[in-house]
Amino acid sequence: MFEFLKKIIKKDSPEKKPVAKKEIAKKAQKKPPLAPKQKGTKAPKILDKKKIAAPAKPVIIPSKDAEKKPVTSSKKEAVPKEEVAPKEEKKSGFFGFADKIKKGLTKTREKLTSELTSLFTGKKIDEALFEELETILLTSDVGISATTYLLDSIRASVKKNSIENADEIKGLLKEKLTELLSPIESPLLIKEAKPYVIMVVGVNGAGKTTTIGKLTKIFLDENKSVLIAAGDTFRAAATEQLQVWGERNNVHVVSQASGDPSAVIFDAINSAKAKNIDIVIADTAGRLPTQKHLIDEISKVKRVINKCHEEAPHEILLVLDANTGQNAISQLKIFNEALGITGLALTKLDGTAKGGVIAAIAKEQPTPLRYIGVGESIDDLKVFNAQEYVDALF
Ligand SMILES: Nc1nc2c(ncn2[C@@H]2O[C@H](COP(=O)(O)OP(=O)(O)O)[C@@H](O)[C@H]2O)c(=O)[nH]1
Ligand SMILES: [Mg+2]
Repeated sequence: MFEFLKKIIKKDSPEKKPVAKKEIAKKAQKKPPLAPKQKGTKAPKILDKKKIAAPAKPVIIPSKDAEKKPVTSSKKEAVPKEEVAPKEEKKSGFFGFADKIKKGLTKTREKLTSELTSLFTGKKIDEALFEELETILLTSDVGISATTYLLDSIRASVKKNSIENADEIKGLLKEKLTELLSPIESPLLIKEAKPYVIMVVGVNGAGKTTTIGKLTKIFLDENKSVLIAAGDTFRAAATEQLQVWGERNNVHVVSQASGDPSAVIFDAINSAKAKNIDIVIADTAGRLPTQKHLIDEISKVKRVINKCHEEAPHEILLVLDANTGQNAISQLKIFNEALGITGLALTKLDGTAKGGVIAAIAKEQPTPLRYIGVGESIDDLKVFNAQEYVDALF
């Protein structure tokens, strides 16, 4: 794609007319698909819900019972390949925390590094250079307003400090980007709520269930007890997928063979109360933010949670797939309007060169970015740190 944009830039070289900002922006924005393409995940079908006729009695499934496959399912959910989590755990011991993030962000870094290196090497600072930088940022999904903000700040610094060497712009870019991202660095702090309820929402395939599995591991490592509520009742396979994660982490998954997500979550919270469990993580069915009735339904889930604990849900975590690029912002806006999103998890940063979307979020819809997903394994969810992230990018 960049080759294509390079051609455009060459064609509209500075002697001619500067490339119209809006035009570039349009091109950069055309790319992101509306919803992530996921192998093995399908849009939730309301039909599925009807098909599963079963008693509405909730059951607590201990992890060892998961093998019994109590819920009927025609399709296998995409369960990450590595069933054997311990192996992965051992392996990750060799990597430092920052190394793992660096590894995960390889694609975005490679794109940025190669483009920025060719941009800055031996060039003088002029309008053409800023325009090329603008294109690089837009095609990394930094978004129009964050790109404009970064360029304006860099321009101001260049002027103020009479910088002449183009090589110095990279350092400035890192500095300004860190400044932009710092406000959304806001790790999740679990209050003594007993149980602390985390409601996980997002479009289908964003990585909700996987994130819940990884998140459970993080909390267990902090010596907290966890109960998972299988609130995605649209697909039986979704419950199975969650049970596999429950089994891996050795935690209980509260599920119900059919019916109402609110009922399952309500039940899980009451069960956690009775057992003095610290945290309840509730999965929900994926939905497109454009489907108003589904958004209304999830608002109902929130209200029901609130009935069993006046402060709950304590965290409404929106899971966003980094591959969706700028579309992530519109998802965030719609979910936020309906539910009041308190935190974000940005997944699949390992599979995309669109890691710049974090800057767009920070500028357009600043929301605490709790976690970033940099792989499919149980240890691939990391607490977001702005400096670490920027260091991994360049
Ligand atoms: N590479 C990569 N894949 C991920 C990540 N998070 C989730 N996935 C994959 O994305 C797919 C959909 O995830 P899932 O949790 O089922 O999404 P859900 O529909 O929102 O619950 C699965 O194949 C996951 O393994 C991530 O951080 N990196
Ligand atoms: Mg799911």
